[in-house]
Amino acid sequence: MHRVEIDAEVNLLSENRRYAREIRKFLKENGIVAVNIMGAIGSGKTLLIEKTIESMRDVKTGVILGDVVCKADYERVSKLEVLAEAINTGKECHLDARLVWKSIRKLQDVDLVLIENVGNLICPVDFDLGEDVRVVMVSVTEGDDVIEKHPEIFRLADVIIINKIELAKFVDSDVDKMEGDARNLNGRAKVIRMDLKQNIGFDEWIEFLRGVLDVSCSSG
Ligand SMILES: Nc1nc2c(ncn2[C@@H]2O[C@H](COP(=O)(O)OP(=O)(O)OP(=O)(O)O)[C@@H](O)[C@H]2O)c(=O)[nH]1
Ligand SMILES: [Mg+2]
Repeated sequence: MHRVEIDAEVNLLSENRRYAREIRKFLKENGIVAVNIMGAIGSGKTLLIEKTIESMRDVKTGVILGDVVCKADYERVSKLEVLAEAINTGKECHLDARLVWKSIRKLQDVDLVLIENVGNLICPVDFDLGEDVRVVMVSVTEGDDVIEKHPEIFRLADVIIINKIELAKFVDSDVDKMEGDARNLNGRAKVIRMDLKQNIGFDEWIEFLRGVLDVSCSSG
């Protein structure tokens, strides 16, 4: 890489760290928990958000939806009458803290912010969004080698969700292998086998999230 390109990347990442610090401060001051939901394209991130909103109506929730272009996910989530912000990243394949900072400031009155990152298992890795919880979601239809092929993003996850498990037999995916890969890469993360359409693993996710909110309430 040329010197100029290296400098540009260093500047970009240090700017990101600066905004991530601002976000952390803002979340702490306002008693908000933020969850960064990363994952593969089409793995079920928006459906997870929709179902989470429906089952946690007692928690004031805001949503930030990142997509390269268009507002399809934003329109889906807005129907649920929650505060929602759309971010289009243009050519970028990840959200960054500067973009999130602009949106999250409008969600000051909520207790929980769910951030849907751009569907991608590589680019979001370097971009801390100041979040409290990092979720990485894949589904069995991406192939049972999807986790071992993208180790970095799974290493930084707090929760790894393997979704659409009821489809595994139709696409010859070995869910045990996927879970084993996840645990080998990251022994600290909670690994949830899920099928959102069949309501498998969803209660475990909600229980986890409520646990995080309880801890944040009692420490704040
Ligand atoms: N069969 C099955 N389909 C699912 C499941 N979860 C999500 N889907 C479907 O998978 C498709 C993609 O789901 P989304 O929630 O839009 O996925 P996403 O990760 O937000 O997708 P992008 O934003 O495009 O990256 C939709 O047609 C969902 O209905 C599941 O557990 N089982
Ligand atoms: Mg989506």
